[in-house]
Amino acid sequence: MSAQKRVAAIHDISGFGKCSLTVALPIISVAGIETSVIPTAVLSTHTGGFTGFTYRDLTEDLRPIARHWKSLGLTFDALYSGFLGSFEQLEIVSEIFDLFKTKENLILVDPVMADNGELYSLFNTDFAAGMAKLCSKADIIVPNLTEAAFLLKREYREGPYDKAYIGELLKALAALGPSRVVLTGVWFDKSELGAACYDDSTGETGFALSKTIEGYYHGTGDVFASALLSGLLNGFSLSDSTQLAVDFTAGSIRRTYEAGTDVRFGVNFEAGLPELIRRLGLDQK
Ligand code: PXL
Repeated sequence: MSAQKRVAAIHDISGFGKCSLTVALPIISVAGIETSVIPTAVLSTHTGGFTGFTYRDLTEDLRPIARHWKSLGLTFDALYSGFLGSFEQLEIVSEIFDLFKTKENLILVDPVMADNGELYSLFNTDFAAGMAKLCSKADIIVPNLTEAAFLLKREYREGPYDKAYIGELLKALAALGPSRVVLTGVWFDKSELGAACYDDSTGETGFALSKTIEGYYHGTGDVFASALLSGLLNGFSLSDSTQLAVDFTAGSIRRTYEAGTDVRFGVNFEAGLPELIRRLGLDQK
């Protein structure tokens, strides 16, 4: 068996509500990849739709954790950041990238900060500018359409979209620095929803769509980005990894819709893990 890949996942841990580390850990682990974590904060729930949640900030721990890892000589095949709670955390994560970046490894930034045309309550436009700076250090970014607008300081546009608009947006996002961009929440007509991907080194754009399911489901961005990274680290192309992540996320949403679960509670991605293992070809190994 070849050497196991290792990821450093830098997100908060929301105890309830299936997002960030409680999603990244199981998905990346099931993909056969060792998942080390740097928790940025501990919350009782995520911030989307719950009130009264607890929030323990771990900003002071981030540098010491990274320095300890460095002193141990640890290396990572990917550094994967998601929800970061403050401007200061953006700076520190940028330093952590510098500490562990190599020629071969991959930095994936999911610029978690907004959806449905609005910034999440904890963030402002300064934070969005800081996130754009962090994205400039990434090899790959995974914004939704709202985050894309804030990263580019543009007006958010409601769908339906067209291929020319999405293509231009992907190129503008790549011009921030990352050579690959995967944009989520893309749709051309109401029946299908998914993602678009762009590789600046080849100029190739791809689209991966799935049947639309009504409703706004929490944590799907984290499910998507974790599945995407799992595909990439298992040697799948950008477009195949994007399709894999769309199918995995859409399946998770469909099961949750059919069960009638409170949309704040996150999606049932767990039941899709055996299929993810099969799609990655890991059941043959
Ligand atoms: O799913 C993104 C996310 C992660 N972590 C926390 C959040 C959110 C989105 O609202 O609140 C704490």
